[in-house]
Amino acid sequence: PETFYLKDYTPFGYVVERVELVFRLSPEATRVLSKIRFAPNPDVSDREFFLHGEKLKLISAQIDGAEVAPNVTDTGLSCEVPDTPFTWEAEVEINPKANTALEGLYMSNGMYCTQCEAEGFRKITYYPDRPDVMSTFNVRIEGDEKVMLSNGNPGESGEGFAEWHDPWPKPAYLFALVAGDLLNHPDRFTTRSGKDVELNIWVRPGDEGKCAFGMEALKKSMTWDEEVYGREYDLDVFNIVAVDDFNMGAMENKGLNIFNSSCVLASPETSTDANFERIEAIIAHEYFHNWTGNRITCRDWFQLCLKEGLTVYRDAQFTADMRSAPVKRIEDVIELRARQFPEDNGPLAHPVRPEAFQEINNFYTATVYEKGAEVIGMLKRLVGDEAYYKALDLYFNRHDGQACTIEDWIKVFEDSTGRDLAQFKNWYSQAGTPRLSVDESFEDGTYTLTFRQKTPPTPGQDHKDPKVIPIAVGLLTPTGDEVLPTTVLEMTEAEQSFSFEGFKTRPIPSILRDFSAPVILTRDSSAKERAFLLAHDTDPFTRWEAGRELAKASRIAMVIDGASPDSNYLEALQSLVRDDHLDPAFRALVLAPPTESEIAQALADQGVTPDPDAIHDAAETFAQTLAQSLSDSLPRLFAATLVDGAYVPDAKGAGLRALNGRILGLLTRIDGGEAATKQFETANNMTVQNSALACLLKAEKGDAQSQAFFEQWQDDRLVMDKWFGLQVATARPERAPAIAQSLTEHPLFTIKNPNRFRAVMGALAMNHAGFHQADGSGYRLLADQLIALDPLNPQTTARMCSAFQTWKRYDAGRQDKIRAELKRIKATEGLSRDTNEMVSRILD
Ligand code: HT7
Ligand code: ZN
Repeated sequence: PETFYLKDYTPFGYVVERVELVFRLSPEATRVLSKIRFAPNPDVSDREFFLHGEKLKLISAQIDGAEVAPNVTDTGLSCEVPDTPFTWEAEVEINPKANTALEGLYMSNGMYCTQCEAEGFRKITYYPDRPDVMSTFNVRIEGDEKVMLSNGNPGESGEGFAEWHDPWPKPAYLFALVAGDLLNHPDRFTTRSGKDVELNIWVRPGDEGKCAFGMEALKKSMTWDEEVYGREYDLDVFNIVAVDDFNMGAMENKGLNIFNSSCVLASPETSTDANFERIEAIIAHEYFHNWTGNRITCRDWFQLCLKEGLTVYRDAQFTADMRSAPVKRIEDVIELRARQFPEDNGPLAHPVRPEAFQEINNFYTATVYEKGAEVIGMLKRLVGDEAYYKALDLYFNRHDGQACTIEDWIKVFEDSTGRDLAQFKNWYSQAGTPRLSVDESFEDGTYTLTFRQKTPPTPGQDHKDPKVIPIAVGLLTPTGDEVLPTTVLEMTEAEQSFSFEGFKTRPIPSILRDFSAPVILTRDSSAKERAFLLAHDTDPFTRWEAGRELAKASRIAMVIDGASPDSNYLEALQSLVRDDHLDPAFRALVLAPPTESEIAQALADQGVTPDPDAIHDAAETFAQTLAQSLSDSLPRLFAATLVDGAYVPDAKGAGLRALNGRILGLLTRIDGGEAATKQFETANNMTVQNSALACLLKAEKGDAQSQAFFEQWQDDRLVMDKWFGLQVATARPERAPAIAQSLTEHPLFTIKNPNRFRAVMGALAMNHAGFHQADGSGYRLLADQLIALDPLNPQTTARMCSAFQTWKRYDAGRQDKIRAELKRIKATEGLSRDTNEMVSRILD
């Protein structure tokens, strides 16, 4: 397969001045008529007229009204064209019903919809399908569907047709079309300059009761972007559509956002607090793309982090403002460590701005998104808040309507702050998570911290230069007073010391406050000091982190030395849990144990081969010991987490329910499931119903409730995804592969729906000891399923291959089994480019 390189970028030889499209909808034979005005690009001397196109049946092609016979291949067409502006017209036929890849124009439960990012437009018609080719689009849709939508503002419509005009030049990846029997949840928004905008969430009949929360989230996002970034909406309508079959979360098509229904539909009875928080964040994310992505887009797909890192950063700021900033930060770090760190430290490691790819869909990764957002956060911390917003204003003013690069982005910061950011760019070009170690000394009242940074080699990148690392620190006295409030140290060397003077006693450092850089910090510190920070640190992140470090150390000692759970840590947890002055959400986070995969990585980092079964046993023993040590107070603690009255999906209620879920998990270990059974029976919202069922299933006492849950919710596909996933997630490791296998045979399982597939297979990959069963049954099942899915949906198959990315951590027996499965996948005849690239990189 061809590899594409960042260094090979050249602009397209033609400018697209205008695009007119006509869609004659038909499930198996949709006709797409395109009329495109091209002009030679004066900046390019060596011009080739090549239009991307895949899986298209070309019916006819004309240039300036005269029939032409282009040279057509599997990837597109080329043609002799005039040296002066000309009009290209083509008619193609496509088959939306046969499109199971969910890219291009496809059908989902009888409705037509599109997904064009990154390179899906070429499956709709012949076009220069690259993000730096921007144009206005006029679209006419002809069909019998009740609702027919496209980007921009509505034009004429009538019996059997609807027209749409998008005045904002856009790349083809932002094109969208939806048509079907849909109902809308309408609302309005007035922008701060007084523009009246019609808002709609379009859903299939039956889902109209699940739109109100999403609509509120949209209006909050619009207000927030005006207030914080000064950005207003720029069309007369903003449409959101919920679609059941979707490869990712949502898509920011101009004026017509398309959402995976799981990321927009919500009701208290069917959605958990986590669902509500995620929906609010994704609605915000897609809306924020209107400026960071649509008005200013990417020159090429190597620049993906330009829009994604920045937009993730913006949605995280939004969630922090709407909910609790410390809780959001801790949640994000947990996610980053669970998804991005394994990527950055394994065979799939790549820079935030990759330099080569075979299939761009494989680079919509945690590194591009989440590490990309961390890089923005570091930049903001280094230049300060005021300079950050000034730079953003310059970015919007200078680059509105353009397709940009990371160089453009950095230059805006250099020009507006006068700083040289050449070294900072290493964050974009060098893969791998820096290891940051620290030594301390105290002499004559001067306290010195000496940091060393080192980034291990990653595939194709042996040498790493030092990065600029903002290290936020604070210092505390042994009695818990803060003697140095949070201060950002700017590390630029491989080794660097920072001194603080004027102390009578040696202070206690709190390092990497607010997780100020995406690094792995190693520091020799005693359990006593960690317990001190857990009790006294003023920074919520480092406070939580101290508990996490204690938990990890205890768990590792249990696995390696067969130690008992650390009594100091148990005591610290007990007093935290009982401390009613502490935010319940924070207590829930402190009570959440490190994941088994995280312990496996920590062991591997110490040169110990992780044994998934031993790690699982240690987790169970720890939870059981904690439950027993708290047994007297658990019923009282549990009662205090019960939220009376109607369910409100806000941060306060969610925090209490998160604590409720944690305590119920412990209580179920000692009361035989009594409280969980009662909670299940009396639940008035999905959050508590779901957590009760999870506790019961984990205790293997939930058969009746699982059946009741199924009967109650079998017609709700999003709740059924939970039911499928929970059974695998809570299964005892030795049963997990068999349970997952039997669920793939359930009448409601379908491999064609990515949500359902991920519910079962994603849950198996997340059940660490279950997936890593020594007999290889977990690996075999996943490989079987991936081989079956690949011909239908390469994108989802390829993404799921990352479950194997940590394979080199494990013992030789497990490695052999995984290698054999990866080779079996790779040897599959007709394997997609997507999956082939992923498997090859993982095997390398
Ligand atoms: N920009 C979008 C990324 C995307 C995508 C979305 C749905 C289906 C396939 C997709 N490929 C790429 C989503 C976002 O980051 O907002
Ligand atoms: Zn995005």
